[in-house]
Amino acid sequence: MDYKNVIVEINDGIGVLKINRPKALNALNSETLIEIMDAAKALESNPEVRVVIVTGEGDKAFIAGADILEMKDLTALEGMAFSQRGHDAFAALENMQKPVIAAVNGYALGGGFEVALACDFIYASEKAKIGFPETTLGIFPGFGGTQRTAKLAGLAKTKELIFTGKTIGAQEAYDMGLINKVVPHDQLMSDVMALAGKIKANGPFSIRLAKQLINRSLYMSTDDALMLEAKDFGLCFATKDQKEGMTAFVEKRKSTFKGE
Ligand code: DAK
Repeated sequence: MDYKNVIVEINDGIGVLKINRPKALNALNSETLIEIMDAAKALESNPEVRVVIVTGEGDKAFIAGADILEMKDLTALEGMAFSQRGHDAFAALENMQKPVIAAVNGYALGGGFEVALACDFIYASEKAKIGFPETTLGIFPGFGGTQRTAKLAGLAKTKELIFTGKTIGAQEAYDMGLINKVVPHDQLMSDVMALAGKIKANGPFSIRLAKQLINRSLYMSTDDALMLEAKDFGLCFATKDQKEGMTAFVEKRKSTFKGE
């Protein structure tokens, strides 16, 4: 697929998916949602790619939300189609078995912040501005925002953010537990690339299992999750990565993992 609204770059095992509509502050129209879904699936199935970074083109926005101009006059049926495209794109991102890091480089509002929340975790520029303006438009966050925010920040903080529609800065979002790290604006991509490089050096299969387990455990009892943990832990010993990792330790050398 030729992309108009996203840019995909793959460099040394790290895939960067950049939303590329800077004139509209990277707002998510239907075309962009379809391209995100296609690009996420392509990155997932590319064995060369071990870590994915999602970010926004330009200096001002990660994603300023769903495209209000497109949504404004939708009929109910068109609204359903738009919603389906959103769900497809979000599912493709969230279900990636590889680690996905959001590098939030500016405005991450509404559906834009929901994209970041669908990633495994968020690094943000000190200039980032985060919020859910949906209630100012007569809707509420419908791409997982109510659920994922509450899991990270708790019910009360989430309700305040959504009920007010206010925009908060990166530091406040960090203090609420929504993002992992705030970094100087000019350093954002280099810091996230370095972080991705560090993750990339570790056993891909073990990271994939850990990611699945952590995500699934949200919907399981602790007993069931611990049982699955024991099984998946055992599964690691069926991989060449485990043999390589432990042999490398004993031989006092760096391990070279192949994800096998
Ligand atoms: N949609 C469309 N265009 C947008 C946009 C958006 N969300 N955000 C910005 N733009 C466009 C502006 O219209 C403007 O275009 P031109 O006028 O130049 O053609 C250009 O980007 C630059 O924006 P501004 O001139 O407004 O720039 P400022 O620096 O003055 O302000 C701002 C930046 C981010 C504060 C402001 O642009 C703003 O408030 N933007 C809207 C933010 C917002 O309300 N976002 C939430 C959208 S609602 C669903 C699930 C979820 C959703 C929808 C459906 N289903 C399950 C069906 C999600 C909904 C949302 O995300």
